[in-house]
Amino acid sequence: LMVAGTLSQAVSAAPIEAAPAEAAEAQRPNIIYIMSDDHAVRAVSAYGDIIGEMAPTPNIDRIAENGVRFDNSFVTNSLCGPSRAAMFTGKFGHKNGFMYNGQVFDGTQDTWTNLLHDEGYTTAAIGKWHINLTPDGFKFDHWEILNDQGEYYNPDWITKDGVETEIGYTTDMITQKTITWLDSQRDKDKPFALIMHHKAPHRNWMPAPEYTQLFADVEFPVPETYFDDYEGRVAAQGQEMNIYRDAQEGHDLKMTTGVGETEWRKDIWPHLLERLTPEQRAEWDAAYQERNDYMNKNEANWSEEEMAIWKYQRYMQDYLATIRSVDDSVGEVLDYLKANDLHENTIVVYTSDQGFYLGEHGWFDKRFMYEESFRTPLVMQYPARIKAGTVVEEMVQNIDYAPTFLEYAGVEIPADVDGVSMVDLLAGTNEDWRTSLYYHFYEFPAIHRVQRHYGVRDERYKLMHFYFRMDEWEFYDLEKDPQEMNNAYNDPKYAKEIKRLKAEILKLQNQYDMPPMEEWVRAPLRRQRKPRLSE
Ligand code: SGN
Ligand code: CA
Repeated sequence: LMVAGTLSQAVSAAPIEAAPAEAAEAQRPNIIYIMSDDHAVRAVSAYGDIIGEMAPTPNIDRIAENGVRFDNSFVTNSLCGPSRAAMFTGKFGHKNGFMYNGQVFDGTQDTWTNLLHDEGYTTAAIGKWHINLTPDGFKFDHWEILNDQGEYYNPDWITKDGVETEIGYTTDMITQKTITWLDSQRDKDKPFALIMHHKAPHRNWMPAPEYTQLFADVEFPVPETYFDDYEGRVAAQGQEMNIYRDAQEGHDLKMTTGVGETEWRKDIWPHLLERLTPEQRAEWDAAYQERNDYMNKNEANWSEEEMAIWKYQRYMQDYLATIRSVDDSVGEVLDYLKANDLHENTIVVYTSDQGFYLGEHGWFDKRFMYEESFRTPLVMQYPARIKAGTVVEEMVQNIDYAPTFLEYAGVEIPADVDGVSMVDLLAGTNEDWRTSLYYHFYEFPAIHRVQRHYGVRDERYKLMHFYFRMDEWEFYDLEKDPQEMNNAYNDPKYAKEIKRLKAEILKLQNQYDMPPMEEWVRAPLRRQRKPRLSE
């Protein structure tokens, strides 16, 4: 009999029949929920895209090989805070109260981690947080979180004891802190649930010292839609998330002021280079010098298009290099589980808070209900219960995680949860899975200027409504137009499908207790005041 990974009882001499309670305890899984920030599906090699092939993620792929890969995994609202709130509660934002960044999550409501804690789990949260200043109200036995978005180098860590700046690379620090908690800080008599949230590969994509030049000589394929003119898509015409127009040349693309210079070009945001120690800074400058000198020498002779493509390459090189550290991190956690007899009975999830654009439509960032940002990577292993090499085609959403973990742990799922447990789906016994998904993005007006919209997606079609100070519908036949370039809303051929999907939206809004749309159409965003660090 094994309890939460301790071998103590496994070696007891005389076999004693386990009492039912103990037997149940023996089967309760540990859970490690690893979520990175802004990791595009195409940048996980298990998904088979050329980008993943060129910048492989062997350790994340191991999770899929040991367990399951979800090929149709989506979010409810493609933004950090709302995604985290949906993950914790299993509910849409209009129910858990968190619809856009800048709100303060009510940690006293039911979350799967609180419910597991009530049932005897030991719990911890390590890494990016971003839904409230501290995990107060949450029942975490241990927490160490990054301040706000977190920084790639020398970040500020917030704990029960206050704020402290630590020298080092954030992704690696998150790994170390996780291993330390697993190995020497947790209560080993209890099953555990651990939230491990990476900052990477979130903007501004600063790789670890050992990886700054990992892809320096690699040219990634430029997406067919990189120079999209957004014809027929009014909301897309107004966005500000274009790599060659909106990415900051300094802050994002690390372009320097001239040949031989090491200062970034106009840097309107936190001067992240200034966080580096002199040693880190010297190493950083050296890693970019030659490439930046080359660009600075040639820039004047390049066409706009050539410059746009250079920017795409710089973006991809840095973005993918930050992912290498995340993949290393996953590898360390998996190795630790293996080496400590925790492999069989631990659920390990790897996902992202949403997808991301890798130059499709010319973009970075997310927010839109288009496929690249609506989808998110999702792989999971649980050797004791999930068959290795499973692939799930059904459409799952981040509200499904909470009920799944609760069911695996034998804890009752609260009745008002919107998501559905995936346990039957994973056992191959579910015959009645959802066939449509509801989505709602609220954060406008705000950075990147993506209009508020809601929509529905089924296995083939997508209907979206941009409603805030505009009334624009978009419809896509994903089979014929997977890149969503042709808004077919006015194509009479699709009138029947559009009518059907409009009814489906109403059905889903009703099913999920969505307040009437009139309430949202003009509602201003109310960013809540966050408690100060000292409070
Ligand atoms: C920051 C980023 C934005 C990003 C938001 C939300 N700018 O504001 O590009 O869209 O976070 O991202 S940054 O240069 O300051 O990083 S989220 O993933 O946290 O929702
Ligand atoms: Ca994010």
